[in-house]
Amino acid sequence: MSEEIPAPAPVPVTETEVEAEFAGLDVDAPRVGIVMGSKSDLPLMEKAGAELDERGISYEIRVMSAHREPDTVADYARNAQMRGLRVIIAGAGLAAALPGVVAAHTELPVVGVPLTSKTSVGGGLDALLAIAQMPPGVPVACVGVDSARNAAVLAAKILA
Ligand code: RP5
Repeated sequence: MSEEIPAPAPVPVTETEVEAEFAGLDVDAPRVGIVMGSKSDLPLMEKAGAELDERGISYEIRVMSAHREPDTVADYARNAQMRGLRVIIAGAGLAAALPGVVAAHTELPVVGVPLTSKTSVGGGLDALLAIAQMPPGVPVACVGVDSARNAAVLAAKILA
């Protein structure tokens, strides 16, 4: 009769080791989400990406409209924190609901960028008011009209 060889005792894993492993996995995950209501917003919004590039902050860029694709926006905002994002920059023109809708679905800080667009009224005042005038309890930090770069600077300060 052969003698049974006992299985080796499991090596205990400390909490610090587990945390280090997660930190390693996280290294390339984007920290900032840049979203905008339309492809037509890209020329203005890519200035936020350029500023984050200069600062070495990882980000992703997505186009999604609060009015045209409400489910996509809700899903994105609900999953953002779990995916490792820490701040969301949201730009939109006209009845610019995107930043507010994102803020409604996440605990992450949202920086709104009011944008001018072909049919803007008041030089972007429409989007400025839509973004800044959020109801109590659902704040959006609002930068100036077309000030995507400032949104990125603010995001960097939030991350610091
Ligand atoms: C907004 O409507 C967008 O953010 C964009 O600024 C504006 C016009 O969109 P397009 O008609 O160019 O797609 O929702």
